[in-house]
Amino acid sequence: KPLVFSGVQPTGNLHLGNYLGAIRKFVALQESHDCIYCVVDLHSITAQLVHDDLPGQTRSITAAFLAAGIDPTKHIVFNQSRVRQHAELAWVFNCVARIGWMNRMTQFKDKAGKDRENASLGLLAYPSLMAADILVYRATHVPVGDDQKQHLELTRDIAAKFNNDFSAKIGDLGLGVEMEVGEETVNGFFPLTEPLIEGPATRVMSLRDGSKKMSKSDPSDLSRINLTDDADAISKKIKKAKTDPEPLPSELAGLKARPEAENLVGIYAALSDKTREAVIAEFGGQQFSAFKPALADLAVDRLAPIAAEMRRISADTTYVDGVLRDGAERAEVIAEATMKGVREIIGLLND
Ligand code: AQP
Repeated sequence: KPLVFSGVQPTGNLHLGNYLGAIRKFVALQESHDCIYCVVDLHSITAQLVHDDLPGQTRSITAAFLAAGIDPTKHIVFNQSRVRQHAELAWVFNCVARIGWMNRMTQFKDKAGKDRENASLGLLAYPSLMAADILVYRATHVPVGDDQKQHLELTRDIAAKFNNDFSAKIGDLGLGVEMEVGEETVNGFFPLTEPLIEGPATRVMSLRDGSKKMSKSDPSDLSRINLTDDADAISKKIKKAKTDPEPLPSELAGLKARPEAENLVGIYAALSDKTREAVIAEFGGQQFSAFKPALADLAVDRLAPIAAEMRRISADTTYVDGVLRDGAERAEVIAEATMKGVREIIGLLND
C-alpha cells in the first residue's frame, strides 16, 4: 500500500477548512493506504513560541482526528516532538535547501509580514521541517489543503537535490531506487511525494471575506465555523455570511467573480458529497435566504456528531495520551530506519 503522511498544527480551534481540506481526506484514505497522521507541535512554535496550553491543544487535535474517524489501531497517530528524527532530518534538510527557496514561500511572507528580519529562524525554516515530517517516513502521498501546495513542491525539490547530490553514494550503498528527475536518472533515496489536493473544498474561504482563506488566526470568529461550534453558532455564522444580492446562478460559470457565493456552494458540495454542478442544479435561481438555511442544516447534521465525539474523547486524557505514545513508538521505528540510511549516506557515524 502507498504511504500517506499529513499533519495539523495544535494552534487554536480547528475549523471547517481544516476539516474539509484535510481531516476528512485523512479518514477517506485509510481504506486504501497506510497512513501516518501527526499533530505537528514543533511547527506551532515557529510563529509564536509561548502558548497558553500546548499540551491541551495537542490533545484536542488528536481528539478531532479520532472523532472524525481515524482508527489509531490500524494507522499511526502521534505528536511530532516525540519522534526526535523529525528534528534531526530537518537539520539535514536545512543544509540541503537554499535560503532563496525559503524566502520565496508565500506563507513565510504572509506570516512574517513587513518586519521579516524579526521573524524567527524557525518560521523561515518551517518548510524544511515539513519536508522532514513527510520524508522521514518516505511517504508518497500527502493530503493537504491548497495553501500547502507550494510547501509540497519544495519538499520535492529538497528530495530531488538530496537524491542528486548523493546519487553516487546512494548507489554504492544500494539504498536507492532508480527514478527520473528532469532529464536525469538518479538513485533516489527519497520519493518525490505527490500532494493530494482534490474536491470542491481544497480552499475554504472566510465567511466574512471571499478573498481570504478560512483561518484559525482570523480575529473574527464569524469568519469561520469551528468544529466545536454548536448548532446555534453554526446557523448564526452561515446566516451572517457575506454574500452578494443576486440569487444563485443556474450555471456553474455564473459563480465566476462571485467568491462568496462560490465558497458557500463549494462547502455545500463537499458536505453533501455532491459536485458543485449538482448543487447548482438543485439551488440555481434561488435566493440566499433559501440556500443558507439548507446549508446550515447540512453543516449541523455533518459536524454535530463530530463535536459530540470530540467532547467524549477529550474527557479521557489517559486514552488520548496512550494513543499518542503508542503511535510515536510505531512511528519511531520507521523514522529511525530512514535516519540510519541518511546518516550512512552523508557520512555521519551510526552507532
Ligand atoms: N481554509 C482552508 N481550506 C482548506 N484547507 C485548509 N487548511 C487550512 N486552512 C484551510 C488545511 O488544513 C490542514 C492543517 O492546517 P494547519 O493547522 O497545519 O495550518 P494552517 O494552514 O496554518 O491552518 P490555518 O487555520 O490557516 O491557521 P493559521 O490561521 O495559523 O494560518 C492543512 O492541510 C491545510 O492545508
